[in-house]
Amino acid sequence: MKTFHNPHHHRHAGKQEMFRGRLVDCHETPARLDFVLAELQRRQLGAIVSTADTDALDATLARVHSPRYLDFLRQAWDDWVALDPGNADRDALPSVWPLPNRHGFRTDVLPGNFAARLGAFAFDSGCPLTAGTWVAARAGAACALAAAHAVAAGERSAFALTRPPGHHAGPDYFGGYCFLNNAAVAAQALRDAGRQRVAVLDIDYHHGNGTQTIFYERADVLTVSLHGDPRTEYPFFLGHADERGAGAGEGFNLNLPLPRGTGFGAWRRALDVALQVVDNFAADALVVPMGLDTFEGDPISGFTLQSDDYRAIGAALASAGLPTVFTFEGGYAVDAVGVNAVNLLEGFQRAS
Ligand code: B3N
Ligand code: ZN
Repeated sequence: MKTFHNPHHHRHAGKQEMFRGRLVDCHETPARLDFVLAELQRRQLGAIVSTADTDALDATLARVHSPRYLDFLRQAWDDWVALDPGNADRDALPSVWPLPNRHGFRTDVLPGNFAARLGAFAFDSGCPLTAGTWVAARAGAACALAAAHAVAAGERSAFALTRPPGHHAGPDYFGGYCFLNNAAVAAQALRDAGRQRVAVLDIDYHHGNGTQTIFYERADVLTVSLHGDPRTEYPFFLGHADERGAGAGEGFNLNLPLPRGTGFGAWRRALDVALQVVDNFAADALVVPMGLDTFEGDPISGFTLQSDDYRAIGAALASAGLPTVFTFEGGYAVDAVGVNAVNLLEGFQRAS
């Protein structure tokens, strides 16, 4: 399996995130990706290609994110420092929000004040925006695009090894450590390359709210997510079982929320349900936002999967028989994330 690796990922390295009223060290660190890369190299899973830009990246990003959100992200760091030169040493975190769709708060008129704009495009305060965020996120989206192009050109599978992750980023918002939605970029690129029906099967611990929202009214991209129940788990405000899509997309979104504490047996049964739905959809390509935060040792999550389980997950995903793009999402047990990721990819490759 070919891996497309983001050479600029380390430029995004947040210092602290807000958690329950205090600032704690960021969980989403450059070391996560470095461990996966080292394990891929050690086990020689396939070629590893550094990818920082790709033809058609801007066109694909524009099909997934709104123009004003992309403008905001591109300019955000300079605007943050312009607000106060002292900000050059501080990450940007939002502290005021417009509560979209509630109580008449408006976002059609964007405030001139950058702190207010930051809140208009963010949905939490756990996602620091740094000097290198745009460069890193953009190169990451390029990896997802290149992985999709490789699969569209006939590769059985490809891996976008990038961070910051992407599946929480919506059409016009960031949060959950995500800025650009890499999985959505890959799915859109597969559609643009002529695949008629693309399925996204999100196996991260957290609901892929951004991907769901981006494709919610479309019938050409099926979104399925297995995740911790939002009644108790982040992102809390989306990811319930009754969200089935809307308009033309009615029936093309499936959420399989699972209780905190779920072990591999129940998780694997939910995966079978998801795979059956993908099969019924008659997808001709698959995108897997691959989170490893379902691992028992994950410091911020609540399932109990073991390292060997990831081989079985890879084999189960291969049984769909579809050209498949993997994007790297969550997974914060840094010592284990490399082994778990490569177990899954190797399990997929051996069963393919
Ligand atoms: O859930 C958390 C969180 C939980 C525990 C923490 N500890 C023990 C200090 C800290 C934070 N924060 C909310 C943001 C979670 C973002 C999840 C990103 C992800 O992996 N998405 O797939
Ligand atoms: Zn996650």
